Amino acid sequence: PRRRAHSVALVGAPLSRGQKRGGVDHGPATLRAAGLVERLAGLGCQVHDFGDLNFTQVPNDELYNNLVLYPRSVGLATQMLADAVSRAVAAGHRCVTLGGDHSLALGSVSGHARQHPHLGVIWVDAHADINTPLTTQSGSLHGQPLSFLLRELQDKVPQLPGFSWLKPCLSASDIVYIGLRDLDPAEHYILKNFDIQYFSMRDIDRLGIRKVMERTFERLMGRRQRPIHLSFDIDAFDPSLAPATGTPVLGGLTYREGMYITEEIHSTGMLSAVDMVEVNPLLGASQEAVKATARLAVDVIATCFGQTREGAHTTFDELPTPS
Ligand code: 5AB
Ligand code: MN
Ligand code: MN
Ligand code: MN
Repeated sequence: PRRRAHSVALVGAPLSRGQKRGGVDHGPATLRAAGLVERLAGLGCQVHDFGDLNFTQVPNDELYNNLVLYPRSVGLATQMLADAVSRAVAAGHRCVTLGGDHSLALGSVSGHARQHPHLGVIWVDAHADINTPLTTQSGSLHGQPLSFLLRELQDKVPQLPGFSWLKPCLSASDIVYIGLRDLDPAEHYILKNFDIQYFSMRDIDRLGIRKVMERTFERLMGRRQRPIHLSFDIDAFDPSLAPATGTPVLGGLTYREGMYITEEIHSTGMLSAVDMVEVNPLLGASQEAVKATARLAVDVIATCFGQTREGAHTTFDELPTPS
């Protein structure tokens, strides 16, 4: 039986104000240059490339609380992204957001949830990105998006300038993390106190990636099927595989673990939106390092939409017969 081709929307989100290092705004261009569109088309996907959103820097975007960087710029950009993702999903596409730094998930998850309020999130990352503006030590919003999205944390999160559009759309039981290995103390407190499911690199070592994925789907879909939002931070991979990123941490996912995660997610048939974030082409030690990181990110996305390690996704119907 022929599989129905996926209709995939690409939305470029060249957001960099959620962190301090230059270059991550070139992520969307880097992923496209690595052949993303051609790879998805080759899998039989109908690709609708909506180009890059045009984010403007808000003038006089002063620190919030003497610490949090560019709240108005990040707030406005993620508001635009939420509208774009919501529209793409409403039009029937699976939506891939090309980052950009991880603060963009404020927009992509919000926009996705507007169409699918019961979505579940799989957050693949070395980091938990759940600091509040009052616990962050870096001041960077890419380390905080989940605190704004979680209902249970709302009495702990102050109103930031630029964020009035944002409403929390997730519960603690709607999230599963995979790949964690660098948490701040307050983040660990939040994960434990709100009973958020996570599989650290240590858990992957103990259980193996197969059990981790089984338990992930059990948690998110044990009761009923629901749309999945995959938020994939490239720094989940080991820095030897993904060097061109802003906050690398030793001891990350292998290539095989990464592909297994996305193969299993594709197999559920419920994947509805993907973020690919934190690819920074200015941070590789060489052009080769940047290209390897971008190729890896494209492999992740292609696997989400049907690329497998056991042959082509498209069906092969008949062997040629010699005449
Ligand atoms: B990323 C840190 N927890 O809050 C912080 O790359 C790191 O999107 C955040 O996962 C890393 O700044 C953000 C120390
Ligand atoms: Mn992240
Ligand atoms: Mn990270
Ligand atoms: Mn498929």
